[in-house]
Amino acid sequence: VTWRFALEEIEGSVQHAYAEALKERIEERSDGRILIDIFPYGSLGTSTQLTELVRNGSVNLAFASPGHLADKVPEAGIFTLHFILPEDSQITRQLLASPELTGLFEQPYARQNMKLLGFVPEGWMAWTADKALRTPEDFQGLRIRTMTSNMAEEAYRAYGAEPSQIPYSQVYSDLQLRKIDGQSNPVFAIEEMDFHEVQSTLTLARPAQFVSSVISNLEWYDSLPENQKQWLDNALKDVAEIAWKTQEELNQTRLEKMLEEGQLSVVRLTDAERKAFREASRPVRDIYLERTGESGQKILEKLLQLIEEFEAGSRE
Ligand code: 6CS
Repeated sequence: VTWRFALEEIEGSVQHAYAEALKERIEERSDGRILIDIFPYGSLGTSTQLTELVRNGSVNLAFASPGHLADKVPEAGIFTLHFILPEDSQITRQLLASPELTGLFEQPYARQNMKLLGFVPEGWMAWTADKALRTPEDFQGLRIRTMTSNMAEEAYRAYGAEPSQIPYSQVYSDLQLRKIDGQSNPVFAIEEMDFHEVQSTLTLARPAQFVSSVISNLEWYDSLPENQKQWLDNALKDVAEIAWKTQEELNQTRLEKMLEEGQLSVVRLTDAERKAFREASRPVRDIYLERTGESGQKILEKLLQLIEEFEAGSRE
């Protein structure tokens, strides 16, 4: 059998490295009884379209980033919030692998006929524009591109920006044509999508980790023969580590590359500057709670509780 795996990112990306690693393991462990066909971004459609392909069973596996998914699975919108995940990305990594947290997303994904197979952190979000973005006031009236859900806009509306939802594939041309003024993505993605060619300044504010999720069709997953499910589950566990290392490496080397090329100015916000954004972003948590009700509240509480425990070192 062949499983189709659709990506929201192009070749050479974090998602691509993840998919390649998963493919290698599953094909090897199944002795070639399962083959994986990888569809990098551009071959099948936008992120929202990929999610539809999973839901209707045309694709078996896909990445579905919460920033695009949050209208369908409001609970996932928690990952569009700023200044909520810990400063220490090692803790984020533990957090996102914790079944206590991920279990709370199972139902919300299942309601949409999707099986959540895992969250994949891809690095800190960075902002690009034709100016430095040092204070929330710098966002006043800024036409910023966000991922394609209403929730994704809220983080920027809180800073006074004018957000608009645009598919990933359209961001470069909209920046070039000056239909938008800025966008936000992890550094590796900014480089590989060439956004640095059409923007002058990169602001490193670490507002949020870019988190994606790996999904499959729920019925497809539930009806997999036991051995196939095992191969898949085990491979998913193994590749989490690889994805983590890949994002660390790509985010670092591509920042260096852009610095060397010298077209882009890079601004790193101080903790005092970040504090103003932290405060401005706080009310967005209430918007998340309004849209998710009790289940979102449980997720938010669990997230904050786990962060506290991990930070206190009372949990490994
Ligand atoms: O900004 C986006 O739309 C996309 N960014 C990344 C890094 N991955 C997938 C997502 O669709």
